Amino acid sequence: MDTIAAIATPTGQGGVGIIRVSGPLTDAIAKAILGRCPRARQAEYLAFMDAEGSVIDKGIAVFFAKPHSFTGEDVLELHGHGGQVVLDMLLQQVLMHGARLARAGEFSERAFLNEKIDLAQAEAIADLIAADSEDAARAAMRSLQGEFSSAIDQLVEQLVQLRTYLEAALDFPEEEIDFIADSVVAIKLGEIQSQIKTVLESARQGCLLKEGMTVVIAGKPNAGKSSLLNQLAGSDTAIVTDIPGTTRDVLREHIQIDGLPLHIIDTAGLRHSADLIEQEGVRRAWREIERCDRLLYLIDSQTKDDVPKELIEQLPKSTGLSVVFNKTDVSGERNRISETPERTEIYVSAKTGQGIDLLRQHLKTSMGYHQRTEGQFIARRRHIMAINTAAEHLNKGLRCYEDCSVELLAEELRLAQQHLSSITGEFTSDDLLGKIFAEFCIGK
Ligand SMILES: Nc1nc2c(ncn2[C@@H]2O[C@H](COP(=O)(O)OP(=O)(O)O)[C@@H](O)[C@H]2O)c(=O)[nH]1
Ligand SMILES: [Mg+2]
Repeated sequence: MDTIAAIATPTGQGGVGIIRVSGPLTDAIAKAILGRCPRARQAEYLAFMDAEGSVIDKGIAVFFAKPHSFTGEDVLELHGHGGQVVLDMLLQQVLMHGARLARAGEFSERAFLNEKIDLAQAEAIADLIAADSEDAARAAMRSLQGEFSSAIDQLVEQLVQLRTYLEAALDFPEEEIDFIADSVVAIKLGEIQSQIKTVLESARQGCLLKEGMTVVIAGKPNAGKSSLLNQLAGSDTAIVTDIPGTTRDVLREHIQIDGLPLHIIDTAGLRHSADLIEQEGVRRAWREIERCDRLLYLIDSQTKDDVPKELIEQLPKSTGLSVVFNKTDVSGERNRISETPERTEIYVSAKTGQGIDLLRQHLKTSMGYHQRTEGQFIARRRHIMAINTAAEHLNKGLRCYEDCSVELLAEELRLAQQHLSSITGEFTSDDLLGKIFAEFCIGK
């Protein structure tokens, strides 16, 4: 293992800037720069010196002896003044004494490889740093503390127990356990399935907190789409005029509803146009419609318009549709929300803001988000996919069991276990690991 180093604080000027060093040369680097290695886990105020012995900066040095450190290796932190030049000079010294620059996420990667944290916890560090709401930060902290991992570990543990039971029986056919008459297997399978459901639901909520939902506003020109974007965002992002075809490009706003992230996209009005730029805008609008989580189709409530059939036909099944009737301030319609079996209709005025609260509330509930402050952990799409796949293997396993093929059941259980374990990093390819850690910031 080589020794890595990086500036751990963000670039720019600040009161304090921190350089982090990890690896076998840490001790030697400390001696070279500080004159001696500080006592482990004790903050010491020391001069940081260059090779000629002149002082670059003075600050706090903390040494963590392996394995009692974040990475599990010897770690040194130099807390100096937060100036770019002074930190660069100090980093140069560290590199000169044999360390190399750390890649993004390399400290966390080492912590993972040395089993200080599992993969879900490592991801939670990145998610905590990137959290853009208090709820997301708290959920990331819970994952970092291992709540998500332990829920997964419990599931894995139960699968292991069931597999052991099955395999023992398979190895000793002379004992002739009648699996079907033996209800232990069926009961256990049922238990695991219901626990997977619970974990999946929590993970979905956590994923919403992290990644949010993408909502596209579409409709005819002049329906008030850009006005609605501005109203939801509380700013004048989009140009609003009474000239049809004003919006030609795709506009994006990132907003939060009670801490829940929402990506709102305003598009060009859907119509046939001779204008080349507008044609391209309409093409882009379609592209956004095809990949969003929810479509808000906006209709001027003074007209008798409705959602075009071709739109409903082209909408992917997983995409939710809400119909928003706008301009109630002139049409005189009451601001309200009404649910029909096919769709939700909301009456608002994008200009005056009336009814917008109903729309916000609707967006929140349509995300399937329950405000629960306790017990939520941050999760990623990767985790949800793994849990889903594990659940599918369990379902398949149950069918094999009903067909009396215990060998196939055992195999499905093995696969389910493998997918769950990929969440905490037990069975995870190097490619994926590389990708996950590359998204981290330098010095973490
Ligand atoms: N009275 C009224 N006018 C609106 C409302 N929403 C938008 N408008 C007007 O309708 C015109 C088109 O609005 P705009 O947001 O640019 O529509 P877009 O083409 O769908 O993006 C502008 O003159 C807006 O001021 C509303 O709720 N009430
Ligand atoms: Mg517009």
